[in-house]
Amino acid sequence: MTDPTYEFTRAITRRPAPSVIDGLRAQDIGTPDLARMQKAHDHYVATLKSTGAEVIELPPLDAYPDALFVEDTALCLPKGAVLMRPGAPSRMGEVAEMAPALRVCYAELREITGPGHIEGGDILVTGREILVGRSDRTDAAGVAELADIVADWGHTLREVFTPPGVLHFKTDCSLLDGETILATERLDASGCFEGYRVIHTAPGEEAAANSIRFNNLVLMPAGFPKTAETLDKAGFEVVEIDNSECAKLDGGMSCLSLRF
Ligand code: CIR
Repeated sequence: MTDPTYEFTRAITRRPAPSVIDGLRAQDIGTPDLARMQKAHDHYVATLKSTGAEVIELPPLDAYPDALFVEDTALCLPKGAVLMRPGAPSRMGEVAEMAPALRVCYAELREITGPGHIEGGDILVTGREILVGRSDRTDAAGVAELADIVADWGHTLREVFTPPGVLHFKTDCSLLDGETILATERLDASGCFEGYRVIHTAPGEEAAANSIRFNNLVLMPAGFPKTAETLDKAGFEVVEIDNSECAKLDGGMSCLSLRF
């Protein structure tokens, strides 16, 4: 019996394009270096593959600087996938670019038609429910439309809080297994994970919260040694990936793939 929350046979990624230097960012902390980003991306893809999964690597899309952050374009569930409707106008066109790859993989492909907006970075699928945080990118109408779709596949959806100033709900949390969540203290303090086992990121290491469990591994951004040690002691096998360049665009481990 596999656990669909972290046992995957496939992932979809997209290589960064030269236009990535124009990607969206909340704050300017420097221009991303494409060569360094590509090297880290190669490490990320190789790590996913090392678990035995097939990785579908899509080509760069120069027209969409943020297109490497594929997670925001869709939600992948065991019974079907849902195309999202990004709240960032410059990212709306990425969805149509993702659709053909998902059509090959899924018999059932649904879509958020609007008027609401929702991005994959605001959605955490756990062993018992789908948590969605409202944010500047995800609104009530987007959440309501997704709730109707996933109800058809037997999922319940619960709307939760995203800390102010945080881009996406999952900027501050990740799933480690169906019942265990890695989260910042500020997000956990909202009470949204009541009943789950929660492991906190170390103080000052909040940016480690956007990690992913992928089969036997946890992919974590490099440079957060205390959190890495906590996960190691809790029995998780951690692989650290250089996230310096994606971090300049508020991107992290989860954004770089769709996993199913
Ligand atoms: C954006 O602002 O949309 C991109 N620069 C970063 C997207 C990160 N995606 C994610 O956390 N799921």
